[in-house]
Amino acid sequence: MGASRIVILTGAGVSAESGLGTFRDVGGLWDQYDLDEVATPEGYGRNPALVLDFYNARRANCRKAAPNPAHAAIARLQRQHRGRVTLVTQNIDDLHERADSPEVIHMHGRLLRALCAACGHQWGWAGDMGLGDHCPSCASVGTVRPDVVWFGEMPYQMEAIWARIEDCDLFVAIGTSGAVYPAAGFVADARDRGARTLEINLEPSDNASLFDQRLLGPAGETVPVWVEGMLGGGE
Ligand code: BV8
Repeated sequence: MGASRIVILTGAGVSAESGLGTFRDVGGLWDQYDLDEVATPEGYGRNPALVLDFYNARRANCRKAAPNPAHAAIARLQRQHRGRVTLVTQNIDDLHERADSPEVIHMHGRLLRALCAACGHQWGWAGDMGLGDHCPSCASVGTVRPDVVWFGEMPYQMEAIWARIEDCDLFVAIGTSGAVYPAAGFVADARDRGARTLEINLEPSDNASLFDQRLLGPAGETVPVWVEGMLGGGE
């Protein structure tokens, strides 16, 4: 019996072959930067210039990057699978969109958007962000931050995500270490509802024991093979 309500959760590993660094692999972002200094509201409060520079560097890398075959295959599954495919990403890059995914839930926000810390206004932002930038809605200066979810902040669209997970019959995690909550808890939520669970990763994640099946290898190779099977009558 094939899957008809699929939830896919992606992490930094799906963008690794596009040249965007992961967080916890050797040499990853959390080896280069102190997470508490660049990915928390407290760090932003202590040194906003450092935080803006951190995201300016990632935004520049994102602009230079291109989607890889894993992003393309996920978009193909979303467009061609006869059932419902929900894509939730922890990533803040726009590579799923640029691979033509029709719907992407960015639970940790988006690098190419800005948020006003004073009034909550959100708008598109493609270039560098500085301390002198102002909010187009409330005109505040010095309150413009990347529209990303830092540690200790509420992820976006959690109710919608949980509703899809409660209803899914297949949960697939692609390129995520299973180290960050609430995303790392989704597989247990899905299992509790009777869904099958599949992990596609370079190596087993922290919560690997919760997955019924595993496909190991680079996402750019493994995801297209999996999608072909899903669309070729395998599911
Ligand atoms: C929350 C956005 C309450 C910005 C990120 C104390 C105080 C407050 C909270 C906590 C606390 N202690 C614990 C918590 C909870 C905390 C948490 O989980 N901390 C961890 C460190 C223990 N979580 C939070 O604070 C969250 N908010 O809890 O609010 C709440 C709870 C429930 C409901 C409502 C409210 C907010 C977390 C979001 C933080 N923001 N980033 C930015 O990107 O800069 S997290 C950051 O880690 C990224 O978003 C990233 O996506 C995420 C997870 O990392 P991964 O994507 O998995 O990447 P990683 O490098 O770890 O792994 C890469 C994987 O890919 C590996 O498995 C590797 O093998 C694989 N791979 C590599 N290459 C390839 C590959 N796979 C395939 N192919 C390849 N080529």
